[in-house]
Amino acid sequence: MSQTQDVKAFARERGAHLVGIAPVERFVEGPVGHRPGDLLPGARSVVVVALRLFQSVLDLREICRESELIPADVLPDVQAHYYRRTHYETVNWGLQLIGHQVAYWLSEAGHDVMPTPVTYDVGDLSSRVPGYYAPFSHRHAAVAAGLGEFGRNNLLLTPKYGPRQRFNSVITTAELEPDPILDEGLCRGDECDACRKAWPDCFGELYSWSMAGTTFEMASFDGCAPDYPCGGGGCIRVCPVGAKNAVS
Ligand code: B12
Repeated sequence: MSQTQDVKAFARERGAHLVGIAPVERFVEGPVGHRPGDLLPGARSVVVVALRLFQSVLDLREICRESELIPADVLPDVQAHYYRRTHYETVNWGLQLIGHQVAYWLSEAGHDVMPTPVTYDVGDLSSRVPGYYAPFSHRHAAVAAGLGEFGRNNLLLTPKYGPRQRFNSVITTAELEPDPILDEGLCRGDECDACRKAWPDCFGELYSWSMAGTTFEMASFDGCAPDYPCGGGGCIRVCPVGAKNAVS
């Protein structure tokens, strides 16, 4: 097996549901200071891994409304905690660990590596960065690694799970075989518009932009409109792409 197949097999063994390889050339249009070579001199490839989400957790807000134990006014906070713990903290830490193990594997094979944070600092640090920019964008890396396409909901859709996954990326000097860019038109646009219809306060006007030769139509997005009206993951829940695979 080639080193590319070996590192992909290793990531899957460690639990990754999806893994793709992006060559650094696909990031040339990225913001200065945040392209792979800006973070790791001599970078040649980015390994992108994903863990999927469960539809059952995404649906919790809709179904768990008749508690005999938790007062109705407290229930939304309990549900938000449930989502945060299972589909934010746990999945993020899972991805952080898989990414780190992939980084050790590549390092032991003789390559330089740069692991990346799965998320950003939700405290004081993020409020000091205008626009919340993270040091490295996993959604763009996932496009470059052929894992998926941007949807109108600003999320990365994959053929298998739609928007129901989170990502992590490992930058490396290893020259790995790139995956082809996906161009399937996964987001159904006007035909669907489920994300904008469900959350009109979160998403606005449409605009299009291109990356790596593919054009995406997105809805303008100004953060999760006051206080996460969906309780977390609402724009993932309503997306029909990949929903048939989104079992619990
Ligand atoms: C900050 C952040 C947020 C912020 C802002 C989100 C936003 N869309 O900007 C808040 C807190 C609101 C948020 C909410 C959510 N988030 Co969030 N978030 C992030 C984080 C940490 C950074 C994203 C960022 O930098 N945003 C700032 C915006 C303005 O930048 P940008 O659009 O990414 O990039 C711009 C430029 O920087 C440039 N660019 C940047 N890099 C590159 C590279 C190339 C090659 C090019 C050409 C251009 C380019 O192009 C863009 C247009 O100008 C990422 C993790 C990560 N490190 O990638 C997760 C991430 C995007 N979030 C994620 C998720 C799941 C969510 C939520 C669903 C969580 C929830 N509430 O349940 C919501 C959904 C929001 C939505 N529909 O987009 C996932 C998305 C997974 C997926 N399937 O796509 C990510 C990737 C986390 C992860 N590790 O998986 N998030």
